[in-house]
Amino acid sequence: MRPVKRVAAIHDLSGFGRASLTAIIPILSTMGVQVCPVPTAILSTHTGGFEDYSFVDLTDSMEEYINHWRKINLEFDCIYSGFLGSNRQIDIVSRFIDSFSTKDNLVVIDPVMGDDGKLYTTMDDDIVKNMRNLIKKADIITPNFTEAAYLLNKSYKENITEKQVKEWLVELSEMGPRTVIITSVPDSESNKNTSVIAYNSRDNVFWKVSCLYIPAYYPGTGDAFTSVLVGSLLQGDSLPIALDRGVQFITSCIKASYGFNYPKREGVLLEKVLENLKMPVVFSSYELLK
Ligand code: PXL
Repeated sequence: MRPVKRVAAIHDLSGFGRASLTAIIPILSTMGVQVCPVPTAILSTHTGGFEDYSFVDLTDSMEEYINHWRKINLEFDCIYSGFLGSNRQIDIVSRFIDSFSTKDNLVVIDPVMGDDGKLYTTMDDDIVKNMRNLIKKADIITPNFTEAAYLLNKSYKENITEKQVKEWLVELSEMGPRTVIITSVPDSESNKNTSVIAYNSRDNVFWKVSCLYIPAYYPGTGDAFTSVLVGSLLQGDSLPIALDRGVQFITSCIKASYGFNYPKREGVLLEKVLENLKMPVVFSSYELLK
């Protein structure tokens, strides 16, 4: 066994704004996990709320980069992909999974495509179509509510019932992944909450963790949530505990940030709460859904 768990993280590097690799690396490192990035692109900032950002597409160099890893027989405990800029990149990730997945490692795909009912500006219908294929190869997917709707070709509606969310989860798991986690699910009974709802098809169980809805949108919180989830599972936690740790961390990030008056597009003040990730889980609030 390796002394430190190792993740291949296939994401872009956005220099400013605390999204993608600039969130993933500090979170997983703090949790004692080695991050090996496969950079897909370099941007001056993420695309949420900034204009005229610089963008260098690294698709052409990814094959050679990955071939070197194949040649030196690298092995990973987890393959974790997120924001992908083109259909060719989706193809490269698919082949990466074919080469590096084993019966013991974890393939986590965060199908980053949009939020708030809309696709991000760099995404289109072709990307959605190809993402539907890519998730077939995942053990775990972590779409937000908007991305789940796009993957299932359903309309985004804020007054969804828990029963309908469960149907969405089962439908998504039938596309391939054993575990499906939908984040930012609107609460039909209270507009003060949002939930993370998960389904594990192997045990046929649903889990829910509710969190206080704070009306502030910070980019990069999806990357932070999935990173904590990955770190927690690699530390040996159960799925509901990993969900709980993810939600608690994002809540602490937002609470640490919300009282300061600065542009939301700069992301949550991760640096103020990273050390929380070293603390044991003292209380948990997950529910088993019947
Ligand atoms: O947090 C997801 C993400 C990752 N990478 C880039 C993004 C975003 C979301 O806006 O723009 C470049």
